[in-house]
Amino acid sequence: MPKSLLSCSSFSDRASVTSHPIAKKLFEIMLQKKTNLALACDVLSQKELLYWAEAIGPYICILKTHIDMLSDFTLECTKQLRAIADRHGFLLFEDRKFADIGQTVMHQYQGGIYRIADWADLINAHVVPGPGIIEGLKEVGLRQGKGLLLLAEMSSSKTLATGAYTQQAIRLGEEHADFVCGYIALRKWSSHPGMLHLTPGVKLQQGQDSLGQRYRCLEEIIVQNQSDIIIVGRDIMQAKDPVAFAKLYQQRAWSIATSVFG
Ligand code: S5P
Repeated sequence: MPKSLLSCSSFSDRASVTSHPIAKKLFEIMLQKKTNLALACDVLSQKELLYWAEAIGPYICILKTHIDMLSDFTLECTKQLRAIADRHGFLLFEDRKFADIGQTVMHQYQGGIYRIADWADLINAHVVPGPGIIEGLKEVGLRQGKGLLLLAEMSSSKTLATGAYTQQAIRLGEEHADFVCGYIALRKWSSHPGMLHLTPGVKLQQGQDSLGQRYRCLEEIIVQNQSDIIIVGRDIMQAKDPVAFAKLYQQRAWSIATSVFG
């Protein structure tokens, strides 16, 4: 094994040194359930969302939502989703990708019809507006013990989030480590133990969709790029037997991660 991989600290070491409440909880869930799999649950109705949460819940550490995709959204659905998450032991990550000034995102996070801060453990944000977006979200989420992920890179082909932009995103996250607990990224960038790296655009076989999504395989993401958590959507949800496939993903990704991180 290359020397750089040997120096990676394990999830349990990282859990014991981080003081971020969501990072700590996430590491504990990962270790207890032996999973670094997040489900991208991109569905259009409440019924489907609750169905997938219940069916795939045992195999995941995070369920990622796009709550504004639901055509029949009600707050009752988020209450039921929260109950399923607590029962199966996974975190809820609303993939809202906030991207505005602090004052605006504060209201978008707390209020509106979705009331994201009431039920989501994790949210994410682009850093294009600068540090004000983190401060605005922090106003709402910090006192509630929530976590923020910064989009440092994207999985789509020809993404503009590269180079100096990515470096600035990593730096901003580390400067706000009381609230930021990781990144959406294609590889590990930060050696801060509490910073998790979550990678979307995952398939067992590499490839692309027709709208620019680029897929990478588990070995590239976890072994070569040392990312912590894989975010998988269609490869599981469109499988012939999604539950069995989720279980396969869980076992494969966890075994690769433990061989890399210890
Ligand atoms: O760079 C990104 C960031 C995100 S959060 N690329 C992504 O694909 N995502 C999200 O991951 C995207 O919004 C979708 O919910 C999921 C990928 O889904 P899949 O079906 O392509 O696996």
